[in-house]
Amino acid sequence: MPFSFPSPFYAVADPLHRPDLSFQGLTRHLCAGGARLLQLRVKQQPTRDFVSLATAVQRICQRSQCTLIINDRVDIALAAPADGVHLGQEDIPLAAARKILGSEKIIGVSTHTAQQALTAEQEGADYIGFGPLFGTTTKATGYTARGLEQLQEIRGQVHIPIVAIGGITAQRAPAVLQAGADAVALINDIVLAPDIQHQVKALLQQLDSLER
Ligand code: 3NM
Repeated sequence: MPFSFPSPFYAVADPLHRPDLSFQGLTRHLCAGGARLLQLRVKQQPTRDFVSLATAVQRICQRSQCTLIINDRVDIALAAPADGVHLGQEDIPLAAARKILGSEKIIGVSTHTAQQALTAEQEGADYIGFGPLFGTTTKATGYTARGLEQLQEIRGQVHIPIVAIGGITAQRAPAVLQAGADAVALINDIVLAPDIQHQVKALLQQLDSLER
């Protein structure tokens, strides 16, 4: 069965700009708001801590029937166990990840150009990330804002689901879905909200009512 996103909101659990929040706390808020798929984005943890964190987050996600994707690390995705992994262009190659994870796990790939998107699809990615769609301070991607037009072009070329990322806000999200993304990933606009749960609920309500 080809993969499809369970919801147009792709949650990213990265409390980078919220030192008051733990990964687990953030995951609880996101799940309570109704997130159905969540990427655990850990960048600076010793592997040992990443494994125990991923295991704890997996339990929270399982209780909420939320699909869990681990950023970058195939070994952690297996250990947690998570539903899949999200790979950047510099991470383990897709073919190698597939060999390790098998056909059942979800593999997503970050892409920033049409060529990268086509390659990811040809190599068997289940979905692609595409960004940075707009300017973002959350990640130094090395790419300028891609914009809605490029998203539309890529939508015309790849058949697998696309999650758009980078500088997306609740306000901009409808236009991003209308330009052809299947889901939107928002970090700052969700994580910096005073009430994350409410912010997710409101976003989901808004996106679910869109005609696409
Ligand atoms: N990946 P915010 S942009 C994690 O272009 C990430 O691949 C990107 O955060 C890419 O919603 C990005 O706060 C940061 O802009 C997204």
